[in-house]
Order: sequence, then structure tokens, then C-alpha cells
Amino acid sequence: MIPARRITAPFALTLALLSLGGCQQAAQDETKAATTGAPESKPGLSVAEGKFLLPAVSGNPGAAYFLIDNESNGTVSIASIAIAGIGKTEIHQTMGGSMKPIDRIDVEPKITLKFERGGLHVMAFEVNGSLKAGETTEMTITFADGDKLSAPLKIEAIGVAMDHGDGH
Ligand SMILES: [Cu+2]
Repeated sequence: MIPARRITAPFALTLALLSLGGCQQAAQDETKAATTGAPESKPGLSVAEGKFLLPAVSGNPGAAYFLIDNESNGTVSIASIAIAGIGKTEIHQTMGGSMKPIDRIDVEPKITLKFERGGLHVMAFEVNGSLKAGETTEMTITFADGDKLSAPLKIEAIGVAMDHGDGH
């Protein structure tokens, strides 16, 4: 990519700076190159305790909660989240009693990020009437690099989730 011939000093300096900033991206690319599995799994990434909370009142938004674990060596960025049976989703952060939409979430290496009540959550608009408590729906996370990761969400009615809210 870079001609092996002469590189003037200022140009070399720029390259050095770029490569520092590019470390993270390079690590992600390596991970991606190693991917040979199903398109909807991402090496090192896993989702647990996926839950979808039906709205208490039909027509209101529901919410999804889960844990995402990044065992890879790079930061991954969540660009969007789709849920089967849901028309539209937004990633929200609850702060001081109000919620604000977030465009992109970075999950740093070796951490588990929680989507939970009162914190980060997926707001689900246009909830399809076919989603029933006790059943399961599927969530698909799309990362900024285009990779996807699917995981089941256990569907719960809001009352049930509240009863069990502190127990899990
Ligand atoms: Cu919200």
C-alpha cells in the first residue's frame, strides 16, 4: 500500500500517528478475518440473560435487556439492534429519570456491558401482537464493522418482570 521508496520525514510522522490511532481497528480486522462460522455470531462476543418486556399497555413501547460480553481483544461498537416482531428500536440510556437515544455503544475488551432497567436499554416501538409472554423472540445486534450477533430474548409481561426484578 505504501511505496517502499522514500518517505519524507513529515509524511513518516503522519503515518506513525495514524498507526497508533489505528491499532484498535487493526485488531478488529484480524478478528473479522478469522471468522468462518455462522454470519450471526461474532468471535469473542456473547449475549446472556436476554429478556423482552412487553408494554403494560398495548401500543406503548416495550424494552429489551441483556448482558453482552466481549472476550475479544478489541473494542466492538454496537450500531443497531433488531428484534423479531418489533417495527423499530432505539438504544436508550436512562439518566436522572429521563431517557436519551444513543447512536452507538462501544463495548471494550474483557468487559460485560449490561442493558438493564434504569440504565442502558433497547426501546422497542411498534410491538407486534404476536409476541406473547413465556415465548421467545430473536434479537440481532449489528456492529459498526457489519458483523452480526443473534441471541434469544425471553418474553415477559411487565408484572412478572417486576415480581422477579430483584431476584436475578
Ligand atoms: Cu427508553
